[in-house]
Amino acid sequence: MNPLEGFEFDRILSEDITTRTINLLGTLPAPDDPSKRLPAVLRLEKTALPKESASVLATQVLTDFSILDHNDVYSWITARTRLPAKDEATAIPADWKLYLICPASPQHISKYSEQARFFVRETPSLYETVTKKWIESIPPKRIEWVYNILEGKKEQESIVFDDKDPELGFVLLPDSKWDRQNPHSLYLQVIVRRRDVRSLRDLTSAHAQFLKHIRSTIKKVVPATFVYVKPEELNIFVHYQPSYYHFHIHVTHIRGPSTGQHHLLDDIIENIELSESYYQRRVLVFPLGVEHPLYKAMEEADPIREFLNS
Ligand code: M7G
Repeated sequence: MNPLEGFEFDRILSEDITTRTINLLGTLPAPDDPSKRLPAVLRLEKTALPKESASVLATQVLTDFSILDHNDVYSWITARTRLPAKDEATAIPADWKLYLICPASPQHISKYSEQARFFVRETPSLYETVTKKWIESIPPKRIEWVYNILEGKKEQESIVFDDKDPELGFVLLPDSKWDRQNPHSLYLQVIVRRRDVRSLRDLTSAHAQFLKHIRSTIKKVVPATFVYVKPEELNIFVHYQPSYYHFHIHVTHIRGPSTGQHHLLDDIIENIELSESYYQRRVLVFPLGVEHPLYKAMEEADPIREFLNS
């Protein structure tokens, strides 16, 4: 099956040479009426290089070499991959990872579009007056995919661990960012069952036991399932701002990706144990794209843009 059948390219939204990704906007025919076209965001990403199959890659997969230049003992060359034969397909990992959003909403298109990003200072009062209102205005439909997982409707065969306790429970599963091939690009996600924690801002000392329970389970279950990773290599963190407001925790390899929105779970537990209302009282600094609706709401509430000043 080709999920890109009928894809028509419209424009490039953005590219990132460090992560080797490019985000495109296009359209796809609607499944129920192929005469209608739906907007689609397509993220193309080169997968990380596979250590286990590097020899196969060098000796059997690469072809169509073009020597760009050489000097003394040095040469730089481009090459293409050839399609593996049927019996080799499992030995040779895929070299592209695609992420398709269709139909894409204007918010999706804006999230993946090139834009300036600034570090924003969110004071407790800015959170109370602007961010909280903005979060409350987000249509619940936006996190339907989360409830699909929690209610057993989607991604069930991928679940790594499921604790069904309504208060302490959570689902641990692969994040859609993971190519599921490379150990260092390991990316899992914990989605909690309780629905009363929106983000880091809602955490208090009352959640310390809950978070410790999640941390100790992750440190047991992840190395038991993915044997190439040790508990002390796990990067367990929360994003602020997240892109959806149902509390969730990211789990990656220490050599994996890292962004300016990281808050380590270990630090969060320390902080709420030191001070009950730590996350309700402190300024939180995070990067925000100028096209993000929260940026626009902050700008409207604070036209002289104090939220950008340190
Ligand atoms: P975030 O910290 O709220 O935002 O994390 P970020 O996108 O800025 O990191 C949300 C996480 O959910 C991201 O790591 C996404 O890759 C992941 N994610 C998003 N969707 C729509 C899905 C999905 O349908 N299934 C799974 N398994 N993960 C998803």
